Amino acid sequence: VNEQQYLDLCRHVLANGEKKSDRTNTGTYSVFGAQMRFDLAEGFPLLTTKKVNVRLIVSELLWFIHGDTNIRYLLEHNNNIWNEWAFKRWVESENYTGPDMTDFGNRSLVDATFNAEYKEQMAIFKQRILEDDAFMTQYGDLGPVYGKQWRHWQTSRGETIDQLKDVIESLKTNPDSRRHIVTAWNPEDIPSNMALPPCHAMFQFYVANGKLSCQLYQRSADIFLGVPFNIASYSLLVHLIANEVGLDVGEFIHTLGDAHIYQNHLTQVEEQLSREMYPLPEINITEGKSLFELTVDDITLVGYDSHPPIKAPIAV
Ligand code: DHF
Ligand code: TMP
Repeated sequence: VNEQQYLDLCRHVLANGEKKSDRTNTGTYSVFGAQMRFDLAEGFPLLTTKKVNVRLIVSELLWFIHGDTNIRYLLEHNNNIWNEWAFKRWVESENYTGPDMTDFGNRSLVDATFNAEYKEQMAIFKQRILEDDAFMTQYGDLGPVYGKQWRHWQTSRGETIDQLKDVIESLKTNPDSRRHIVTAWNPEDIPSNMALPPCHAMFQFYVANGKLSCQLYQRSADIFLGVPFNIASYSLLVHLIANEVGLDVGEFIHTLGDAHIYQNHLTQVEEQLSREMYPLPEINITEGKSLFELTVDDITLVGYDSHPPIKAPIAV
């Protein structure tokens, strides 16, 4: 069963992970190299052992597909998953004059007074992103992240490459090609001040027996918070691209580099591992629309039974 592989990965990392420090000073248990394979004919691999909000996954993926890198679109869809990384660039800028927000991710976890101040600043920030166009342009943008690299890769000759359109074209005209690749990892842009260097770095499509498969290389994987989103997001992408090029869905193969469980997610992972899986839901996509015309309402989940959500702090 598809979800079992995720639960097995959690058990594997708990049993075999190296205790390792990390950029965020949270601490992790980590293994290097892991792979899961999801047969999309078995159902849509949204975890059922905790409730995952599929609306967040849908709006984030459409945001990538539209080539957008500004969090305003996400906020307009009540999606707050990228706020911390935009906020970080704002409070580190010379134009920010509010209370000191240095290391806000860690301090908000241990200092209730600071946490209240942080929440207040974050609320002000979100409001300005939504209402102030100049501010939104400058501080809502995460830099040259996924949407930019997928749709508007900048070449040294001053041209742009639309990798997503190109891969759709090559899937249609040359399905047997071994070059159906989209990369978000642009070495030239890594040292720039992008909010976070791409975690899901490169993916490749594959066609056989009328079915479309996709393999992702994810360099860094937060197993409890990020990975459930990444699995569902790329599985949805396979459905969307398969619709676009007229193929059935095959497999999503998820290859991980540094696969880690943060030390402050251990009790949450244990709780999740104690739960029984439900059958997987199905995903429904409005027919007859091109990939680039789809809106969040065109994608609906059918038959999602899940255990309750499990909250955990995100390492910033
Ligand atoms: N940093 C870290 N440390 N881990 C990540 O997974 C991560 N993911 C990013 C950006 N930076 C990251 C983008 N994707 C959540 C999920 C995915 C995601 C960012 C955040 C998240 O917080 N999920 C929570 C609650 C979501 C909500 O309801 O707003 C969850 O319980 O799934
Ligand atoms: P890093 O840049 O130091 O590797 O930190 C990025 C963290 O975010 C790491 O814990 C992996 C996690 N992450 C995911 O797991 N999935 C994602 O889609 C994103 C953007 C980040």
